[in-house]
Amino acid sequence: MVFHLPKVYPITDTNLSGLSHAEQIDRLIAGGATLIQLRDKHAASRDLYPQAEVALQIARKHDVRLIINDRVDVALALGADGVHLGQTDMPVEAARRLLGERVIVGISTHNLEQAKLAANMPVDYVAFGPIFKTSTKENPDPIAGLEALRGVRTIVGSLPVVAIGGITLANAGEAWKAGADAVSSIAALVSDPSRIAENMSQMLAKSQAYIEKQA
Ligand code: TZP
Ligand code: MG
Repeated sequence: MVFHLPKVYPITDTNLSGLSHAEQIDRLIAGGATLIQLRDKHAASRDLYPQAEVALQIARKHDVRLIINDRVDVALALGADGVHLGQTDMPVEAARRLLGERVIVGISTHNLEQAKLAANMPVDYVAFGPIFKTSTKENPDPIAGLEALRGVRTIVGSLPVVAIGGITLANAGEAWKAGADAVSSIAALVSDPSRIAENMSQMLAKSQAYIEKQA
């Protein structure tokens, strides 16, 4: 089960962008996104399900993978590409049992201890953060920073690492350099609805420049 993460992993937010998940996904795909997370902390299941259904149809049309935040039930019912779990969500093992081996399961971690535990779970990637200050997450954990990210890179071995929290065009390079395979971003990509595609393509260009510099 080898899973290759793109260097940029955008997340939708209807409050910040003022757009539906589907509209954000359209624009992120226009900007080059190939893996997107649909995150909605407040929508009732009855509202979220049809929104996620349309979002998944758009993603599928473009061969883009869609990961659902928190909601194993919605991911399972839709046949989404994956689910992203937090520390208070359903245990990874249970989600894996429900979703099967082929579905992507990611987990959020916020300190080295959690990352160490995550490394022994049946996950496809480990997200770690917040790396920088974030205003998007309600009640965020303390800023973990780049040094801890380097520690996580070592602890989790070959599992892909996603850096999250306060990632912008200006600091994404520091996260890749510290060992993140991908950066995940909300505000920097979607808070200005008129710039979503442009922000996405700029961050991808930045990642391409980083890759070429490493080569
Ligand atoms: N987990 C840790 S920080 C965060 C999540 C979901 C929010 C990231 O949002 P932003 O706007 O990129 O700081
Ligand atoms: Mg969660």
